[in-house]
Amino acid sequence: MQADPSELHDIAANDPAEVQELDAQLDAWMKVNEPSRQLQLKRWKIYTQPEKTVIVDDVTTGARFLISPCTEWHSDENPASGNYDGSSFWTAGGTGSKKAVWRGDNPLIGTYNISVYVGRPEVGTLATNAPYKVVTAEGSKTVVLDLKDNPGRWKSLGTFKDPHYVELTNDANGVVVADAVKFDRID
Ligand SMILES: [Ca+2]
Repeated sequence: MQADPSELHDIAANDPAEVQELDAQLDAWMKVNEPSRQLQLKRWKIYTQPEKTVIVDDVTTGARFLISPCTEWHSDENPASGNYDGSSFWTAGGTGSKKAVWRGDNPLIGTYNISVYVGRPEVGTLATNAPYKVVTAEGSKTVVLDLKDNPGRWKSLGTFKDPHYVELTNDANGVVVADAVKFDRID
């Protein structure tokens, strides 16, 4: 009976030229058949994120917008408030125990401009130091916004790679407002 030669002989040592040839063939095959990492990512982005802009509003259903504890957040639907799409939630400033989270349905892969929208609801003194934490694959960064400053428009939190979600807490000197967050993919 003949034993499996691969168990008896070190092919790489005995015939390096053959191994090199096989390696070269494999490389050539991959160059032709295997899409580059960049192309794979691009296809994945198109597949999972056909829309370049994702807006997560407080009315968004599903798991995209969360407030906790939900009994501590109050709905505002006054047209005079200038909320994005008519409504928002607010809660008084405090220790940070109250949270709102915005995130996409799918993982956001790529580089995004992230901005938040807050109107001017008449619900008490708005915070001048609302802390928006952007959590990404690489870590997190908190951007502090003055909610009294120039309300009723998108305000940029900056540019982030592979963002997971945005979180706002009430660790602030006044009322914080949870309205809409926009993820704009730029790459
Ligand atoms: Ca809204």
